[in-house]
Amino acid sequence: MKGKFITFEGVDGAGKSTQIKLIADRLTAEGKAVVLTREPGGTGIAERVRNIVLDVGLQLSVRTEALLFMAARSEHIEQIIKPALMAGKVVLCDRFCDSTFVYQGLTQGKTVTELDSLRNLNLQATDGIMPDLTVVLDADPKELLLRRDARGVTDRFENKGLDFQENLRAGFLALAQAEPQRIKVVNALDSVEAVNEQIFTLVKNLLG
Ligand code: Z5A
Repeated sequence: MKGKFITFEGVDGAGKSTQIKLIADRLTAEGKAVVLTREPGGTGIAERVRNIVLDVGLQLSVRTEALLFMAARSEHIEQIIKPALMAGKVVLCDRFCDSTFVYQGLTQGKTVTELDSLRNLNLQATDGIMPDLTVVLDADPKELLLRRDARGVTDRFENKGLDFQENLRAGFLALAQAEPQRIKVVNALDSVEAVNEQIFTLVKNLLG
C-alpha cells in the first residue's frame, strides 16, 4: 500500500475525536491527502450497523457484537480504507481493530494471548490490512468522568460504569505493551495542544 493507516484508540471520552480532527487539519494544511473516518461506520451500511451496535435498547451477545463490528469493518475496508491507501492517502480512523480486541476480548475475560479467534476474524474482515501506527489516548477513567458527565451517557458502552472503563484502560495498555512498535501511548490528560503535539510527532515520524 502506498498510503499510511493511522488509528486512534482509548477509553471513552479520552479525546480521540478532538485529536483526529486536529491531526487531519494539520496534515491537510501541509498538502497531504487525508481521509478521516471512524468505526463502527465510515460507509452507509457500516453506519447502519453502528446504529444497531450502539443502541442502548438492544441486548446483544458479545459474539454477535464482534460479528457486527467485523461486518461493518469489512465494508469500511473495501469501500473506504483500501482504496484510499492504494491511492497513497493518509487514512486516520477513530477506533479500529484494537477496540474489538479490547471491548469484545480483553474486557470479556480473555488475555492478550487468547485473542486468536478475534484476530482471525479481523484478518478476514480487513483482508490483512493493519494500522501502520495506533495512538492510544490513555487516562485514568475517574479523571475523564468530569468530561463525560458534561456530555451525558449516549450509548450502550458508555453506560457500563467505572470498573468497565478501568478494564478498558488496562486492555489498551496490555495491547500497547505487546506491540510497542505499532501502538504508542499518549497521556490524554494533558492539554488539547500538548496531546496534539505528541501525536503529531508520532505521525511525522511515520510519514517522514
Ligand atoms: N466499539 C467496540 O466495542 N468494538 C469495536 O470493534 C469498535 C468500537 C470499533 C463507539 O463509540 C463505541 O463502539 C465505543 C467502542 C465500541 N464505545 N464507547 N463508548 P463512539 O465512537 O461513539 O465513542 P468513543 O469512541 O468512545 O468516542 P467519544 O466518547 O466520542 O470520545 P472521544 O472521541 O475519545 O473524545 P472527544 O469527543 O474528543 O472528547 C470528549 C470531551 O472531552 C469533549 O467535550 C472534548 O472537548 C473534551 N476534551 C478532549 N480532549 C481534551 C483535553 N485534552 N483536555 C480537556 N478536555 C478535552
